[in-house]
Amino acid sequence: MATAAETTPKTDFDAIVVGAGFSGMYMLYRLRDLGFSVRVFEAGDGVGGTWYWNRYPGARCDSESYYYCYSFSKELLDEWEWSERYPAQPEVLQYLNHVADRFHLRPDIQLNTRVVSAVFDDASGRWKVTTDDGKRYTATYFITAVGCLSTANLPHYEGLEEFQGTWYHTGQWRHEPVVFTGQRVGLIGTGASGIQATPEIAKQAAHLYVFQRTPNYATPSGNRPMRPEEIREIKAHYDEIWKKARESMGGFPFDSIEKSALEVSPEERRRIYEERWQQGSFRFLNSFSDLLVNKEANDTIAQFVRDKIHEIVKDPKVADLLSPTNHPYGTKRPPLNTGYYETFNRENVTLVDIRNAPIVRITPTGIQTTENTYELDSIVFATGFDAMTGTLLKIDIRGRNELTLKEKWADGPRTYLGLAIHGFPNMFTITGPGSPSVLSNMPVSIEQHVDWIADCLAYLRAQGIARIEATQHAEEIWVAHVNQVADQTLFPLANSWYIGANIPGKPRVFMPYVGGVGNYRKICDAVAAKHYEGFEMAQAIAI
Ligand code: NA7
Repeated sequence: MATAAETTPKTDFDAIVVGAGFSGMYMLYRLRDLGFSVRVFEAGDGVGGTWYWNRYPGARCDSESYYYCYSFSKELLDEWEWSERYPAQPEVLQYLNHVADRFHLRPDIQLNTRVVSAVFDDASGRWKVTTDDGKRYTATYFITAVGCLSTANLPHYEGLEEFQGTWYHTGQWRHEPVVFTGQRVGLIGTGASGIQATPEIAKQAAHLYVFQRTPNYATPSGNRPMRPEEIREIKAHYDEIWKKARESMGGFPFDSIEKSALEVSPEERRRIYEERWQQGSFRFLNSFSDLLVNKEANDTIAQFVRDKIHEIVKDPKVADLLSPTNHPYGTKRPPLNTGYYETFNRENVTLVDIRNAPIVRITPTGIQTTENTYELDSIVFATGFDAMTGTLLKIDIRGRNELTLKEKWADGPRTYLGLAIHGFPNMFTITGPGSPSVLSNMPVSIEQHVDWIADCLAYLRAQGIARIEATQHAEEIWVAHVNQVADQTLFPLANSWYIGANIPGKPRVFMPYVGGVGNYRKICDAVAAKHYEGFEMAQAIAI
């Protein structure tokens, strides 16, 4: 007969982790390996995070498959084979499901469960966590692994509820097949998602209207099937690949370039841009060392892209509209594409400028702008996310003395290293604001954060420390450093989601750390080596 302990579901853990994407699953793996009890709560009915939700047509990773994956297991690296240079969404999701099975993660992941609140209880020194089914749990550590782009941004348009067709958001795509054959489709948004979805929807739709507020610099991905010999070569050199990625600026295993765009002749510069344009990938942005810090250098690459757009797009007026001029290249995350600009040469595709003629309302049968009305069967919102803070702020998180995260971040996010927050003891934010996160190759940054947190928790246990909290002073210095580094770059010149500009009313604060993945790792390692400098710790009280 089962004992009471066996039949009563466990509710108290060493750590509660929110999210079962790349970061939550690796956090679980590391902590369980160290002997901690862990429960991961995941809102979706499957693992995969971003790759579970973003199922829109054309959804594909913009980092190359051989480094957009975990590095922690040699066996996993050896046995997994990517089929394409950039994996499509189903393949990344398949990979993450394989990881969940391969490392027996599923028993500790509770699906279909959204964390609604997490409150630090001063008296017990534990986090009290409530889920959307009303159940309560406690944990010594509360770790968020919610991703940086996980709360969809659905702009408020009057009339949407009366729209008689069907509408979709790229970041919350339906799981049943969506077919646009024969339909008039309106797509709003020309970020990475809109740029990937446009060519695919255009192939199906009777007519596609792309509603563009800001043109983007899309460069070719150069996607193709992986070749057996390159797979062998990559697998034989993984140690060097990861070393390079971890020490790099952006977490990508690219050679670092020392040359300024301005120290070569215009012909040589063009040759280099052309070569990298043909190669595809973010190597294009890596053409010269100063593209993100010197506007004059940046102008050269921006002009190169604009020239390419005019070469590809037949109608000069459309090419002009598609050519970005209001932000330097790379200061918004530069989308990679397959056939995006070519799509505007199709008869069944129309680019609609909503910068000069904004959307007024959604009508029952379409979209009305200040200039025109478009009759539509479907609307696709490719309007992005409430990035980096949106998902954290949706959870009612309260630290010491009932301080809410909303109050704490009323003027924008403040963290120490993007990992911890003053006032919120024993809480860690994987790829939180103030860390390289979205400005880097995510798996590399995720592994670094997870390893740092796992090592920290092992240290605390070994030292008998019950409570750890970032000091206000350390947090202030870090926030100032993040801003100072950003101000030395061109990033603040763009109205991007890096700065919260896409969400009306969101405080304008530059959120990612742009000082480089390699430098950042050194800083975090030094903090740990100095017995977690910048943190206050309290010993466990022996009873
Ligand atoms: P992004 O990059 O935030 O793009 C969203 C797009 O939607 C962008 O073109 C926005 O124009 C547009 N947008 C947002 N709100 C509105 C409103 N209210 N009206 C009109 N147009 C709007 O999101 P994605 O999903 O494409 O990509 C996110 C990341 O996912 C990407 O960087 C990769 O890392 C993967 P705006 O530029 O704000 O004028």
